[in-house]
Amino acid sequence: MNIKELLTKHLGKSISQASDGETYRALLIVVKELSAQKEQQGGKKKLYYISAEFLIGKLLSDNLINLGIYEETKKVLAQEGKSLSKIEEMEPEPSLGNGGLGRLAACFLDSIATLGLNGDGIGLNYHLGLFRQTFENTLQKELPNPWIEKESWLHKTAVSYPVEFGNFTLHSRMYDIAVTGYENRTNKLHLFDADTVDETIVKDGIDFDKEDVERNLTLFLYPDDSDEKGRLLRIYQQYFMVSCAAQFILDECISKGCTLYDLADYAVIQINDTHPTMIIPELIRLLTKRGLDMDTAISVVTHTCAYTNHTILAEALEKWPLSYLKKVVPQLVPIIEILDDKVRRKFSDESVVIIDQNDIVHMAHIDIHYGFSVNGVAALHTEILKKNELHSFYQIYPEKFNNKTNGITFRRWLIHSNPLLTQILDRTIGQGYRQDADRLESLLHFRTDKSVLHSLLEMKQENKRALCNYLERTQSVTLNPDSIFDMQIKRLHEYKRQQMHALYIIDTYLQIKSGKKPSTPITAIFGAKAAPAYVIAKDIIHLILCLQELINHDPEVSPYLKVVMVENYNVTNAEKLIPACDISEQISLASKEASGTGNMKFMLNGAVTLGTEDGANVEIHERVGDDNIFIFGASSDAVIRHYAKADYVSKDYYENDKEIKAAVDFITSKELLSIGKEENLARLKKELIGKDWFMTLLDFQAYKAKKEEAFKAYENRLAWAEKMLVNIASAGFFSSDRTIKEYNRDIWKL
Ligand code: AZC
Repeated sequence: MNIKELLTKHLGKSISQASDGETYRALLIVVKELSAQKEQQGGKKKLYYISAEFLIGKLLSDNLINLGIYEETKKVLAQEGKSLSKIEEMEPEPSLGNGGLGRLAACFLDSIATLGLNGDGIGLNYHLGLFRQTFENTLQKELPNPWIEKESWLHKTAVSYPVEFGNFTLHSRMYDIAVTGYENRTNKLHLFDADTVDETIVKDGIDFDKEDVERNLTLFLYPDDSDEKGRLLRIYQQYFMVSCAAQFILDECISKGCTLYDLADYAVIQINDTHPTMIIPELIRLLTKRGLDMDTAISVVTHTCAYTNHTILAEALEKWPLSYLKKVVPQLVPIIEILDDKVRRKFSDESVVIIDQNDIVHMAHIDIHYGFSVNGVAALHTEILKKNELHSFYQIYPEKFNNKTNGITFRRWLIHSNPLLTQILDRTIGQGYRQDADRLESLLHFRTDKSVLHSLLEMKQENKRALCNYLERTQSVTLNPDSIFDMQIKRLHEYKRQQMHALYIIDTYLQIKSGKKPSTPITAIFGAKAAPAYVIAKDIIHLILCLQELINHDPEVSPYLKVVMVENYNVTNAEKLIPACDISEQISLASKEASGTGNMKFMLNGAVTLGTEDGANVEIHERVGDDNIFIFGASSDAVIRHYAKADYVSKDYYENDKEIKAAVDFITSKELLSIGKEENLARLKKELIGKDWFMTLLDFQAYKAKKEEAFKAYENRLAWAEKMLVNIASAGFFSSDRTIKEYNRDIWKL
């Protein structure tokens, strides 16, 4: 049966008579059936990619692309008077992730299936997601983000496991989402949940009783951990995830003939950051229960588990008080004590212990001692792990450390999100790049071809117009498509320095007010969610929203400068924003951004990076060369030295630089105070002057100078188009297919 027949069969009427919602649900069923046909049994060894987050985005179009029926479906729908893009809008975006870590996991699942590898994801099924962000009176407000509908991609399975906590037992339920590769096999994302979870306990925004674990366990991703109850809940969630995962993995392996002694021949477990770390003691516990002696169990698990580190920020490397673990998962405590004891017998270095003198358990240390591989996510990041953050471990286990520079799936971030660019590529270099991203390089042959350069500029202009329409429709903001679209879209965090971008906007505002106008108008576009308990991050959002209000309503300034903060930044709006971007802001304090993956999506879509020599920016720079990127700011070595010597004093920059002082002071100007809240604005200003832990003021002038250079360069349209072309042509390395091949070659060996 062809698509039309399949759809008509499921609809029970002709497509033209069905509503968009009905058509969406029929497509969902058809796609699920086609995906199921591509499931494969067997394959002795399997990868289990365990992660607290899977930021998968909407699935309909990507599944259609990967099944090879996107064009046909679009055509059939059009013939019946339906638009695929309108039908896509019927789909709620799954809310199972937060940032780069979760999106990386999603890109990886796509690439694993596309490369035909036997690998599944394992995570949790959060009913209400991270949260839905709204803006009210220039402040972020958090609301639940329900996304699970009666008909959804989730398939309820019969699989269930008991999970024992200190005070009660909970029974899990496994849901599956099919993950179909590009013209290849279907794997699974397994999401564990509990039938007892009850959405009605959520009151007043995202508040709920944190102690009612049976009913709250899988409501939210990253529930507020600013108090003890919240931190305990995170441990409940993590243990629930890994205990289900461990039981599931052992069951699957045993069913294939595994004796448990040879577990590493059947399973490799990739632990994503420290959220799933407890799978190590949990597996050891289960193996000893099934008859292995302790040392053997430890050895088997060590040969099965590998760890990826996604951050060097101390606050993100999880540490739990032993007392918390005693309360939630007492059965793991004796095992963790044995693991610690073995470390202490072997090494005298206090910095590598698992349970420190204050009875704090260092989760990453468990991964490093009792896993066989430790990887960072970009070359610079891995070097920093080896030389600084994890240096003592690197001295003990140099052979465990390896780098795997992140990547992105081109199916979603090019073919789906930027059809105009896809057409240009198909026309100029053929379709080979779809299977082998390195072939994008052949676009370099067209570097001086004016007609190709013009078509790139037209593509960008068209995408900018489409974005303007979208934002007009969804957020009632009017933008000028002839302005420079300068974007910073990512989690809100001080190390990413959205505040530096905001200071630049203030500086430009003041310049315009004093008569100095930018020769090309600028539109600064932000998208970011701040963690609900992260006070300064929310203050930064407040500042940006106040600037948006002030500037966009000022007739003297708004023809030259506009500010937009996109509400509820997520994968769906990223797919609309990125293809329309001219300048990609990647301005983290050098050494702090482990990799970044937005930077890769932007370059692939022909935006030029304005960034620090941080994370994967370094590798982008290497590939595009000095002329096709705008790099500024203190080097990571210099930053690390500043921290070591504690010699950075933001107040000195504030007091000695008139422009910096004027911009910082403006945060509490009468103009902004008439819009915003004194408490928030004054707190942010005080933070910048008195602490500025991520050295905003240190890099401000270098940022400003480089940004102005970029704006100037933008005016020479053909020269700019060549920069776009070089960026697109150099993006092949950043395909997650390449990353996954490396994981498989060096770590998984499937
Ligand atoms: C992110 C890192 O900040 C980013 O640099 C990296 O590219 C990405 O992981 C993938 O490796 N970390 C997170 O998103 N972390 C959390 C907890 O959200």
